[in-house]
Amino acid sequence: MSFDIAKVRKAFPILHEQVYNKQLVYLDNAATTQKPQSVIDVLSEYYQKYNSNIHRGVHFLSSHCTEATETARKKVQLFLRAAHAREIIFTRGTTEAINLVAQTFSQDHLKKGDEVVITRMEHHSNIVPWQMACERYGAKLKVVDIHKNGSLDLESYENALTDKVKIVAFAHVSNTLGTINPVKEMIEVAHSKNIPVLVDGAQSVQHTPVNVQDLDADFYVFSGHKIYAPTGIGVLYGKEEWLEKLPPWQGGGEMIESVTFEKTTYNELPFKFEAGTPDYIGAIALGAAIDFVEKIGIEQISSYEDMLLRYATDKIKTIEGIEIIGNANRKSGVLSFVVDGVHPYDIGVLLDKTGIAVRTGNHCTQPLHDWYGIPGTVRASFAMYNTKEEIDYLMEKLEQVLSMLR
Ligand code: C6P
Repeated sequence: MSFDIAKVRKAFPILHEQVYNKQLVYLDNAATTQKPQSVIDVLSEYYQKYNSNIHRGVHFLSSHCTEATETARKKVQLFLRAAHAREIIFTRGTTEAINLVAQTFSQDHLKKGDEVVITRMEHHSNIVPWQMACERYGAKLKVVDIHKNGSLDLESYENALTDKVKIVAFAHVSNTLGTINPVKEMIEVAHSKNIPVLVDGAQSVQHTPVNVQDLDADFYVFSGHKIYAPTGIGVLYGKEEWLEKLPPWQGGGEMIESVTFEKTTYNELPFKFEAGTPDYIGAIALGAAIDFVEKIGIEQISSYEDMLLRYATDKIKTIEGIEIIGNANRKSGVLSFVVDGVHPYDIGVLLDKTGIAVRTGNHCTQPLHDWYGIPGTVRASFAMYNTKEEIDYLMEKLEQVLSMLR
């Protein structure tokens, strides 16, 4: 089946909107993706016809929502190629999933003198939770270096994995550089030293097929809103043996088996980690988003987006004074750049007036920007619905904007 871009675009109502009387060109997909009508419909249909709290009622609506939520969990399991649906925990997003692991893992596995390894390209969400855990238990946060082109320094990675290291956490794909890390190889190295690995998949699941069993990831996390689902829903995949070992995170309804004032026993997986009323309609809509992606085919999406990234990269290189930040051999979805003598913010503001949405700033990777010695970048990030024509328009407007600013 060929990739039908016109059909894909038709499915996303917002793409046909105008801003400042200009056709919207949405190139801020690493921040959040737009939603197809099928996902929007699920949200409104469920609130109109089925809404009722899950796992609680015996009545029709509650049973219906419970079943739909568990079907969505199954869809996520199959999408990630996980072994069991009970290894899929619904969270609010990537940030919450990493905090869940950092807090519960550190409780029994981190003590004074231990080390946690991350990389220089991490998003704040994969830095701060580990920093907090290290501070709390007297452990040390170690940072793996990168090369100037934005690829990971694998020698520095291997050297960092001493026997003091208790867990490693890194992004599958960098949100700023677009670098695709050699996840499988990195996990293999960590496992050869008996170190578990958390992979931040916030910028990967929407662009590339992921098989958590093949990768042998211990934990893999992502956000629904970056893969065409609503905000407020995300996923923690954890190997069953790890999730069984970790203590519960938040206490409350749903995560318990029985409660007395003297003692509480906890529910089985995945509910042990889902205290309180979850965003079940968000989860059901995430299932619809996965259906949408799978109908088109993640492989097809991946090769179409690769073509877009190559096209945009070749074009931007022809504009004088532009420096691309992130030139790794294997990249996905993201084109970040700086322009000599021009502040990224000014470029973003002027592009906005032409209908183009890009992100400017440090993209929540401040240590990475500090290392490059830059205050921020302009970032165009792509999704399955972007087109070569939109990239042409971006380049045309970028040249105009730069001629005003230089
Ligand atoms: N990056 C960006 O514009 P949340 O906010 O929990 O959905 O995702 C956090 C997160 C974690 N890891 C990576 C690699 C990410 O890219 C993000 C979110 C957005 O790049 C918002 S800062």
